[in-house]
Amino acid sequence: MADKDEKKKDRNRSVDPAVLEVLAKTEGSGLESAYDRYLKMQPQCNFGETGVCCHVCIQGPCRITKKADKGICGATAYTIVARNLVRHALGGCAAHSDHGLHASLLAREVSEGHAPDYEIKDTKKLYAVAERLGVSTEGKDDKAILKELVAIALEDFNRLDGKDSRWLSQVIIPERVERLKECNILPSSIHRTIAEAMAQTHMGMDADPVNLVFKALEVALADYIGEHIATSLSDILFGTPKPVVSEANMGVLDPDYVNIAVHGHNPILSEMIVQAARDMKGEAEAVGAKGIKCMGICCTGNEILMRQGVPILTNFASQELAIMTGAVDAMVVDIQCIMPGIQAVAECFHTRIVTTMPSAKIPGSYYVDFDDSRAMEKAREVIEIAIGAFKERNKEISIPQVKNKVVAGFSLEALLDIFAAVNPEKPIKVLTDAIESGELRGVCLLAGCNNLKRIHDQNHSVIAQELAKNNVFLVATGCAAQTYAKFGMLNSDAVDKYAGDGLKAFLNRLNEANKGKLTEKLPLVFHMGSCVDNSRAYDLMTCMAEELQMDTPKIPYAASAPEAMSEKAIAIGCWAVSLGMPVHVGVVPPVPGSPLVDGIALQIAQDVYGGYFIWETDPLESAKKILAALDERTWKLKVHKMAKEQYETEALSKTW
Ligand code: NFS
Ligand code: SF4
Repeated sequence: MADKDEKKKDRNRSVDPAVLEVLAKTEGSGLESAYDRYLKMQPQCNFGETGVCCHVCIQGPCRITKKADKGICGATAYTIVARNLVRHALGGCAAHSDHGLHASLLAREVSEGHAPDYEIKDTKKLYAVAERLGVSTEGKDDKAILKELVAIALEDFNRLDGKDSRWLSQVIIPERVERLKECNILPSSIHRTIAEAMAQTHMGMDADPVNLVFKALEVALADYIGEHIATSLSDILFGTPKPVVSEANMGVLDPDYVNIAVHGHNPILSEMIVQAARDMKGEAEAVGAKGIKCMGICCTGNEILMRQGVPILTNFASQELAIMTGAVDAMVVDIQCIMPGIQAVAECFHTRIVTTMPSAKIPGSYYVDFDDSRAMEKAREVIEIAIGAFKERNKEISIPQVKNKVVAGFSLEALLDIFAAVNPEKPIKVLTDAIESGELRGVCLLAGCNNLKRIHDQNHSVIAQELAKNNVFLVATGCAAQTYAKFGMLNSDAVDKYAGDGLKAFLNRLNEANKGKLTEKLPLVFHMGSCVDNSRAYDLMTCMAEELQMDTPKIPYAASAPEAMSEKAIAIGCWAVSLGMPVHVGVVPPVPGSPLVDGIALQIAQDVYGGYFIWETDPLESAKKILAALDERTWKLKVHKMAKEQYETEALSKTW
């Protein structure tokens, strides 16, 4: 019901003041964005929305109705819903893995002395990853070590011998590896899993919903491998993030500068653009600009915020609105989450859309064929296009004067470094002790997209505020983290405003211990990076499980995708469940059309994996359910600890 009411609402579907300002200014102007198209799209098809529409073969589309309880081939609702779920997860897995593969291929070039514009920036991370993967470093130079890591990564993409993924088996705890093996969902290799799952979901193949859901989880785990490889290799090549100060929201646009919005996901491109922009200040001054400003949208924005302190312009839902300010000279895009709609808006302004990847072209855009071996030359080409556009500005510029201070850059390494100021021996114990003492109620990862089905940024902000008030330690990634950046929730003022007493005390203790070491006080929400960096957030859970010597389903750590949208979010949600997390999703995915599959997601998954889904669209209710999930685990953790101490049993701690 709440959902239906929501659909009637007008186009001002955001709680971001900058977005509301642009929407108000453009009302009736003929400029169209996702906010308008969402309204035109109503009502959306209920069959599709609940997952019971099948077009796997062209006898379809078949949809399950009261009159027709099976597709033409006889597929029932549970087969159709489960099959669609596998295919959604597949899209996400392919996207993340493609990103991870690009990072691997670049790393191989670097290790062989090619790709002259890139280098190994973080040797410490190189050694840490080598150690985790069991690669000896003795007597080897950095490039040789990198080469070995890349070989392991590439084998995890291509292996055909059926052996277990080496990367995954090494980076999660052994108890989880065992569980995944018992359920036969530990992937062998990414590409093989993708191919098998496509075959398994072909017309007339698997009709068993449980078998299909398990395949979706295997696909999702392949996604996790791709993400973990992408994050690890990006850190080695571009540096592991450290705390950094910046700002966010449309107020970061400056009419006196050449403004370049970098949008998409791939740091291989954006790192070069940022560097080229710094080098080409002179060229910009020559056309009357004060210089060049880069700013990010979506996850590539997170990548360059985390490593370079580049400001955030906006997040997914409002990407077109940034152009409507008239102040964006070029929007450089690479892969994923790029709305084709940006081109039509750009054509009403002087803004150039520059596509750069063969797999993501937009008709009418400028195309610069980005090439890793000539990266800097290509990046300069992009900047020249932006400078050319600056000269052709022809419309009034109207920038919402909204921006907030951001403290970001919290890789797991950075977090542990901060904890180490309190406990140098066992940094993670600072966090687990605070949970065991009741000061904190647990950890929540706030992840994922925007979705026009919800009020833009409302679920993100309300849920985080509620959890903070209730003393949950918050980490964030993706477009969720960008909401917090835009809303001033990634700085210490937000701690005073929103944190409960326990969380305040915890953060103050860390601030005190890190005096002199950190230039900024700690924020309310800890920005861990892009969506592939959800692997960092899961590494944090692994680290807690190792410290507590318990399997992950007993760790008070939940995830939430308050405004999930993409197939990548579905893949992430599925691996998080199979790796032991309660996962809240604030937009109901197309699953309830089969009560059986819905039941597996919401309940049975817990019995098998310890993780499970929670669908809840209302933000306050969502926060309550996340808190309940955390409380259940904190309580169990205490019982298990007590039992372990009193009866010296190990068995209790191994299962959940
Ligand atoms: Ni994740 Fe990041 Fe944003 Fe969603 Fe898209 S940018 S990869 S998919 S919309 S969070
Ligand atoms: Fe219809 Fe079956 Fe074809 Fe799906 S696979 S479209 S249910 S006939």
